Amino acid sequence: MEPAGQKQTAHSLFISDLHLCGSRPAITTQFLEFLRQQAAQAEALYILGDFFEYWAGDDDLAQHQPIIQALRELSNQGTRIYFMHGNRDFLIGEAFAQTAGLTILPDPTLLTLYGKRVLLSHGDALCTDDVAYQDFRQQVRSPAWQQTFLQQPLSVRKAQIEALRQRSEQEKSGKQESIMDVNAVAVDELLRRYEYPDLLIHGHTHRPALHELEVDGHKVKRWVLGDWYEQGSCLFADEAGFRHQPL
Ligand code: LP5
Ligand code: MN
Repeated sequence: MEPAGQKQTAHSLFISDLHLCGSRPAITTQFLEFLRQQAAQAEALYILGDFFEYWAGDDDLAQHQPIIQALRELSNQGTRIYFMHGNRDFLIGEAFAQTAGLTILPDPTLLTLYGKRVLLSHGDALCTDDVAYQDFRQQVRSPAWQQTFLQQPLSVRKAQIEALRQRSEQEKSGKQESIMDVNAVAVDELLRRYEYPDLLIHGHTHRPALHELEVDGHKVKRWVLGDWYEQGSCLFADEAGFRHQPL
């Protein structure tokens, strides 16, 4: 292991769906270790949503201090950190970003990385067969709804989110698995809109895989990131290509 600050060849890491929370402390420990070991060697770390089990607002920073502090240290050491909202933590705002030393990316974001055009997304917007979820998503992603929600005391917001989590689990148990995966037409439309990137990287479905697609005669790879419930999951990218990195 090289000392912090001395990088291997330029590479970036992609993770999502860690669902960090106090009731799964082992995952937080593993993530803090990942920051000190793998992420410290990377030029950039992309966190593609559902980083936290849920986020009730940036006035709850204190509860997540060790994680925020570790991100800040990584950023100070020279690894650029990017974060994209997931359906659990879309209320993460600029106060969090500045304290943690990261940049929030809109969903989706198109980048050029190591000579490839790469489209990043959390993935929930692609699950268009889940109509109940998409209706809910449209409501809670509106700035007006968020402003009203955030005006309530933190304890009230947390209680509402806990109640919603229960309802979400209940509703999920009645949904077919296929409804909770991405819709192939929605994926094609997104890829068409972004003029056929070489890769689409997303999480959310917790179904890690590489799908080789052909859209209007263009080859596109769709990488799906895995969650961190049992163990970490990470995609590694450099000039040689993109591949899963065992943790
Ligand atoms: O999260 P996951 O993967 O288990 O399930 C998602 C969808 N569920 C959600 C809800 C989140 O789990 C909980 C919210 C996190 C914090 C958000 C902060 C602020 C919101 C506070 C609101 C009071 O995203 C689940 C999908 C699944 O992914 C697969 O894609 O199926 O969707 C649902 O289960 C949603 C239900 O189908 C519809 C719920 C309607 C509830 C309406 C209550 C009214 C709330 C007020 C809204 C204006
Ligand atoms: Mn998600």
